[in-house]
Amino acid sequence: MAISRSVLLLALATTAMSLRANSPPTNYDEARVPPYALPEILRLAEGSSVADVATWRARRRPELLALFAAQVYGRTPAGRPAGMHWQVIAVDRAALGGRATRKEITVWVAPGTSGPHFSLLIYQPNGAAVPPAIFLGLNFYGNHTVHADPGIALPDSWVPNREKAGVTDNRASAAMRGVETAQWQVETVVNRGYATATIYCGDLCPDHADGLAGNIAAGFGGRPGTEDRPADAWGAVGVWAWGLSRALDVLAEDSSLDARRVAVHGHSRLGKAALWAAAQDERFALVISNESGCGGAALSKRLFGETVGDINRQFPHWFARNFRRFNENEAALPVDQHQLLALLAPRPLYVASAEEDRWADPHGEFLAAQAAGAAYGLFGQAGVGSGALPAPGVPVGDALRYHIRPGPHDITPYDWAQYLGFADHWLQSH
Ligand code: GTR
Repeated sequence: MAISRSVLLLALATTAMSLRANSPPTNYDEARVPPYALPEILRLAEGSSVADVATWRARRRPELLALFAAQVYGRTPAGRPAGMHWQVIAVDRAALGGRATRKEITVWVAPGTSGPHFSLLIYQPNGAAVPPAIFLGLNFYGNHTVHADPGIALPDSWVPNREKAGVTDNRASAAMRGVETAQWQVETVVNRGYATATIYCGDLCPDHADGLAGNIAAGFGGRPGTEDRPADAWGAVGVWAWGLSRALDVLAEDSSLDARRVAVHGHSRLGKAALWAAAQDERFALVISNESGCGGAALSKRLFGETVGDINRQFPHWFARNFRRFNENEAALPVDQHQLLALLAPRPLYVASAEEDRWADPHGEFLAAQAAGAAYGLFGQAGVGSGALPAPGVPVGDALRYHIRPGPHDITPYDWAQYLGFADHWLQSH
């Protein structure tokens, strides 16, 4: 029997809710958000203000990156590891009814073919006049879940425990083929002239409390254990972000694709990874955060929905151990997430929320995007403006764009329609 995505999500949510029991009650009342102060984007730690792009690039950007690495996500090993290599293991030039070519590439991050590796799945339109721009993102449950195409290989890594959904082990199952079709819109994206590329996040770091011990870069990323790692060692979000950059290394050497026009995107926890990847790696040309919430686009100091304490208790492996110092102590955080968004300037950035997704704090995501406009302004780019949270279904902004849509936490055809229009504007005509 095929496992429905909703059953799987319910199982994950039930686990999260029982773990949330130790946290203070969640605030969902706008009137009860305590006052908070956001650290400035355009002010150096030593106090002087940043008034030009040169100072931003040379001084403020590195300063903010270092703070996010030390206090939030943990440090990332520099660049591409020596010995990383890859091989195209499968090609189908008649995929999606002949409209696309499907490629699967195995990427080993160390010499040899017996060590850690991930699988990069790519669909690209056939007969494109020029190498296409690319949507690149991580998926939650395996590459075989993004489309029902039976040719997609099943992952050989750990996949989420689905006991509650009737599957009793952590091996990938063909019953999951295509369960994320609606979330990925592979055919729509290809029909619009883009390639779409994805990695299963668990190939990089399994998404469970002990997952760091099995992370793909454990050999050169430092001591990996969730509890015994150095306080500023990376967590799963950092490893996932690193994997996106390694995928970009591979795409950049494929002359049939245009790696100078990559839109990195992610939903929820994988949106956090997309933002952190693009903050560190300026090769990503465009960034999409779909409901990335706490530790993503939402402000941490604004106490609404999920808090720093909630996220660190439920997911001890996602962030640096240092981030736990700010559990119920957000005022002491030297950075906030509007500054993460600012690190993406002047590249086009789309931040999206959903009205019923109060756990992710849609208003906090909007306010972070609004504040990040300060950095975009330095480059002469427009932000989301000075208005209040827009009405559902009414996107605002320009190079820095935002929407909130009706409905729950998910990535929907409406969201994709906005992202494709945004990419058409910024990647196809500039
Ligand atoms: C939740 C978590 C959120 C968000 C979400 C998801 O349980 O609290 O921060 O990342 O999972 O990834 O779907």
